[in-house]
Parts: sequence; C-alpha cells; structure tokens
Amino acid sequence: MLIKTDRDGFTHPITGEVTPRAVYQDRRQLLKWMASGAAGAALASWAGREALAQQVQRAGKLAPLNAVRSAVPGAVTMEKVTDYKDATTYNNFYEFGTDKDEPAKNARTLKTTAWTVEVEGLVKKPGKYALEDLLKLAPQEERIYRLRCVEGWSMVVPWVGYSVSHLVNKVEPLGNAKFVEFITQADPKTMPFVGSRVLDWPYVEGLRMDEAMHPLALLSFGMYGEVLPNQNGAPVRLVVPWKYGFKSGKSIVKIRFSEQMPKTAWNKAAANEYGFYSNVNPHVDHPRWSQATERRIGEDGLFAKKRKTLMFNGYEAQVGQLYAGMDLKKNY
Ligand SMILES: Nc1nc2c(c(=O)[nH]1)N[C@H]1C(S)=C(S)[C@@H](COP(=O)(O)O)O[C@H]1N2
Ligand SMILES: [Mo]
Repeated sequence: MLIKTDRDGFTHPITGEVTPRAVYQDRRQLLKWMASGAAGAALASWAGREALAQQVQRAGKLAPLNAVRSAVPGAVTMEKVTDYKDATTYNNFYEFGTDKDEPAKNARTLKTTAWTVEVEGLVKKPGKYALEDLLKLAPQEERIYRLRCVEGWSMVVPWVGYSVSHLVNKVEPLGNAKFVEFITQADPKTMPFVGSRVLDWPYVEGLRMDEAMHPLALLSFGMYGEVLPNQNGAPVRLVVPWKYGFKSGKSIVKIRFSEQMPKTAWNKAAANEYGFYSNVNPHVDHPRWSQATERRIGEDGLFAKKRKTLMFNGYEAQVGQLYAGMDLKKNY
C-alpha cells in the first residue's frame, strides 16, 4: 500500500484506495459495492492507515521525506508511537554531550550539507557516495520500530529509510568480507565533545554480514515523515531494532567491509559491558543494569508500569535464526 506522509506527519493514501465518498452517500450503491467484496479490502487498508495516522504524532519543520509503508515482515509495530518531542529531545549522541537534552541543544552545529559516505575495504565498488545518490538508491520506506537502549528505556519511532542490504548489494562485497563496519562523523570543529575522553572517536559500530543483510537492518534518512533531525543522526544513520540502541550509529561517513570482527567504540571503552553482538536479551544483564524490564519514554508517570523486555526486542521471529546454536551469554 502506498502512503504519502505530509508535513504534519499524517499519512494519506495515494489515490484509488479509499471508498469513494459518493458510495457512502448512496445507500443502494453502498450495498452493491460491499457485496462485490471490495469493501473488505478497503476496510482493511483504511484501518491500517487510521492506526498509522494515530500513531504518528505531529513532527517539526524539517524537509519532508516521503515514503511507502514497509512491507518487510515485522517492520511496522502497532504500538503507540513516541511523541516527536520526546524522540528529539531525549537522545544519546555523545559527540554533542552526555546529558539526554544536550544533543537537541548542541547538534545544530552539525554540518549535513555536501555529505558523502565512503565505502572501502573488501568490495568490488569502493568509492565516495553522495548523500543525494544514496537517498535514491532504493525506495524510502516507513518503518515503525521499537528502539531499546541498554540504559533501560525504550521508544517507538517511525523511521524512514531502506534495508542496509540495498547498499551492500550495490557495492558488491568480496567473498571474504565477513563484517560491515559503520564509522561515524568525528569533527571536533562541529562536534563539541569529540575532544572528550568518554569514547575513542570516531564512534564505530559493526554488524556481521548476515546481520547487515537482514531486511530489518535499516539505513535511515528520516523519521516522522521528515529528514532526520541532527540530534537523531542526520543525514544518515543505522537502525538495528533487535539490538541495543548503541549499535545504531548516527551520522555515518564511512562503511568498511572486512574479514575481521571490527573493534567497536563501546567494546573498546568497556569490553566486559559491551560485546560485539549486543542483541537485546532480557536474560543477560549488563553488569550495572538489569535488562529484564524497560521504561517506555513518555510513560514515566508515577503509576507507569515498567514493561517486560522481549527477547531480541520483540523481533525474535524475524532474526532468531541468525543466532541459532550460539551461546548468547558468551556472545553478548
Ligand atoms: N555517533 C553516535 N551514534 C549513536 C550514539 C552516539 O553517542 N554517537 N548513541 C547511541 C545510543 S546509546 C542510542 S540509545 C541511540 C539513540 O538514538 P536516538 O537518539 O535517535 O533515539 O543512538 C546511538 N547512536
Ligand atoms: Mo543507548
């Protein structure tokens, strides 16, 4: 189903899918139309759109990024979408400060024009890819994912982007490429905390090749029907919904294909706390935090119940087989 997202973040069908108003107004015609069977399909598509429209909250004033609704299995949760305001003011983006409100305050200095993503390592087609070309590489899809931070909170965000696999296929990795490394922007002139010692910059994340090729692994250019706000990782970021939020690197400038497992920023900072896999797993606690439950951002009132964290963040049916036979306590 084609969905057009307008500036207010609401979705509209692209012609021909709604019941014509005239049909509703003429009772005889309506009965005939319902008997034809068209009503069932139209009703189902109407219900889906209504659910989506209710979920997507009013966005800001950034450039719209139109998308078709994703048909990838598991890509659209029906849970209530987190308010745009919360998703854009409660952020982890350490290049702009370690407090949750700092990225929203500080990230306006991020320069997102003339952006390129360099592809290197074990691929047939290395090179610098302009953002404009990346945007057009595959149809932009809207996907509503849960995002679970290792700190114990979660959000539901309508991302816009396409499967990482489209880019991987385009650049043609060599047979010995086993991992994909995502290297993000580290510019001390525009990112005030890149000089700090919190992490070894640039912020680097990585996936095993089969993880990167899973259709749910998203290369994201937007959210809430618009381009990404700077604090959420403009102009291009990763979103890997079955892994803790820190695997979803923001403001990517380089993608490297390698045979060896890449050294990731959080693994280098504290190897006993952050493994390479970092799959959401309620049975394996972080040394400092239980991972059994989570707080949904926006539900943090006095009586808000914590939610049970789900295996693979609720994406077990889709991604569980990637880890068949692996000891997930060892490979955390
Ligand atoms: N470059 C970069 N990417 C990053 C981070 C960061 O500090 N720097 N933080 C990560 C963490 S811990 C989380 S939870 C998510 C948060 O994404 P959001 O702010 O869009 O919700 O971004 C991830 N990507
Ligand atoms: Mo996180």
